[in-house]
Amino acid sequence: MNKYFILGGSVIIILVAGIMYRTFLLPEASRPCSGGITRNFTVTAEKDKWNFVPQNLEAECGDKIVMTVVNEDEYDHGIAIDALGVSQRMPAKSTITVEFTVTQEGEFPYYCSVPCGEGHVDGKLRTHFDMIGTLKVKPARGPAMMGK
Ligand SMILES: [Cu+2]
Repeated sequence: MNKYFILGGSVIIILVAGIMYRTFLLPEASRPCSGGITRNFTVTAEKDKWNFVPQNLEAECGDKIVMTVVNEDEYDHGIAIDALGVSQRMPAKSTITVEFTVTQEGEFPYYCSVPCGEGHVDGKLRTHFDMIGTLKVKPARGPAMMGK
C-alpha cells in the first residue's frame, strides 16, 4: 500500500478522534463556555486594612466581568487573577477597571500583586498576603434560559 495513503489516513483518523473527544467525551466542566451576561463588580482595598471587599464574587460561565477596583490607600496595590490572565497595578488613591470573560467553571483567587507591607487593624496583624478573595464561576445557564 502507498505509504502516503497510510500517512494521510492516520492523520484523518487522529483529527476525527480529536473532534469526537471534544464533542462527546470532554467533561462538561472543562468545555469553554460563552454567551453569558455582563457583570459589574466593585472591589475595594480599604484604607489601611489590607483587605479586598467583598471577598467573594460569583459569576456564571461565559459571563463578561467588568471589575472596578478601588485603592483607598496612599500606597500602591495590585490586582491579579492568575488563571484569567489578569494582573494590573493600582497606584495610590486610584480606581482601575479590568475586563475579562470567564470561560471555565471553578474558583479563581484574586489577590494583591504588589507587596504592600503590613499593619495592625483592630489589634490584629494584617499583611499583604491577607489581600485575597475568590471569584466563583458556576456552570452556565442552560440554553433554555438564554436570553432571559
Ligand atoms: Cu496590597
